Amino acid sequence: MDLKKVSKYLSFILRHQPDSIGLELSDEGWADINEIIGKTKKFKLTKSLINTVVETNDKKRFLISDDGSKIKANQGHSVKVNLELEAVTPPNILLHGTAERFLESIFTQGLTKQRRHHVHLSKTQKTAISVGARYGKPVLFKVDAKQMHIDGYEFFKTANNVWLVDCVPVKYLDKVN
Ligand code: HQG
Repeated sequence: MDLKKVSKYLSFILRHQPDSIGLELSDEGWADINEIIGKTKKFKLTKSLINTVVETNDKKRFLISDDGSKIKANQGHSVKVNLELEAVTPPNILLHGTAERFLESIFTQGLTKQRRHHVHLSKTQKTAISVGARYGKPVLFKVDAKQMHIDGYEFFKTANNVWLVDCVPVKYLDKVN
């Protein structure tokens, strides 16, 4: 079984469309693992396959509960969940990778969260560029997180080291390449 395919499937049902298999997420985004297995019809999902995907996942996208019975996505949701993240002080600079074709709109509106809960930012250039490259020719922005923080914007850090903020107005953006 292709682990990437399972990871994409879990992202889809845990972040975007639990309804598609009749799954219900808790307010915090948890789903019962046995329920997922029972409701997955298009391929044979097992607990050990899920555990392998969670353990080997390049971005640590998922978390299994301490008792091993539940799973959630660490971030990236479009369905409403409360990830119970606490606002923390961000590094002075954070990065956002996007695609060239979005530039005009970004220079008008700033970074907006689109269909997710937050704008996603990263600490490393490598990550930001690969995120941007998913949509076309990658472009890198530096975000003046220090000034945003001083100005009262709240930043959150997920369990897998993604930085989240509600929006990034144009004045805090600096295009790098
Ligand atoms: C762009 C993946 C037009 C934004 C990644 C991005 C990340 C605008 C796209 C995570 C805009 C939204 C999130 C504006 C922002 N006008 N376009 N005003 N403001 N955009 O996928 O940050 O692999 O929702 O630049 O690694 O690309 O799924 O956000 O290009 O961590 O775990 O609109 O998804 O993680 O795209 O990626 P997305 P993202 P996973």
